[in-house]
Amino acid sequence: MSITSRRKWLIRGLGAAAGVSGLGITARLAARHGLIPPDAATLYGLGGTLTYASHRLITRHSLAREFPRSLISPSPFANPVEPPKEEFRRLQAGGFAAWRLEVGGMAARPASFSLDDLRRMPSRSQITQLVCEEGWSYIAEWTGVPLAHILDSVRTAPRAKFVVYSSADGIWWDSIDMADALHPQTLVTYAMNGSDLPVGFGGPLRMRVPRQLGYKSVKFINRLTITDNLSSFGKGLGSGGPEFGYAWYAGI
Ligand SMILES: Nc1nc2c(c(=O)[nH]1)N[C@H]1C(S)=C(S)[C@@H](COP(=O)(O)O)O[C@H]1N2
Ligand SMILES: [Mo]
Repeated sequence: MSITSRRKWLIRGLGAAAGVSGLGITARLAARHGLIPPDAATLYGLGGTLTYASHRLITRHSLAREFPRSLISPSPFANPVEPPKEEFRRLQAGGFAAWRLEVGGMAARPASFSLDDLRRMPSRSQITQLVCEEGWSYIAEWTGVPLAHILDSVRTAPRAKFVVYSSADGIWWDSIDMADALHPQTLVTYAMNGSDLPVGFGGPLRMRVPRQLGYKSVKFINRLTITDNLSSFGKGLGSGGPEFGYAWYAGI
């Protein structure tokens, strides 16, 4: 089935699935407000769409749980990553002084920020849990700039719908909708537990999206692209994940 016909099938199927699950109103509102995730046409699309739509309709502004300092994990677990590229090692040798975060797409004032530029912006620190889909988790304090502030400073177009973020590893990229992008807990982080963010944990710069599973918190970010349409990014599924069975929307 083509993506378009799967999408039509999905929207029809939503009604049926919703009927049995008692989510009839959610399904109708999902269709009416376009709350259809970009990977809706994949295998898990039906359940994923109902989850995404009901989260957006009911808990759009809810906060991820924040923890007391006493619960910070004494030995947080860093998931292994791809070996860094030559370019990354060169930047690391220079203390990341030349690291840039390029911000473009649907913005009136596209910009390129150094780590110092980001450190001078308003910051937020929060103690949240990182939860991996493989079943482990840890709690840490992350400090960074609310993504909402960066979006505001580049004058994001009002009709923008998503923020795409990519990693200096050249492999990982992902995207979130504006509800998460403008959410106060979504941080472009440069520090963890009071020190510079270690490379193992995604330093020098990592997206932290505490309302979603760990895989949305992409390490080594160097580019943000603001868009109203994800079809030209990768295979048009909103991230690389859905190609490997990881849903684009991973709300927790
Ligand atoms: N660039 C990059 N970002 C990444 C990953 C990765 O391999 N490369 N792994 C993801 C996954 S699956 C998880 S669960 C978390 C792990 O975060 P941690 O190393 O802080 O535990 O990072 C996410 N971000
Ligand atoms: Mo993960």
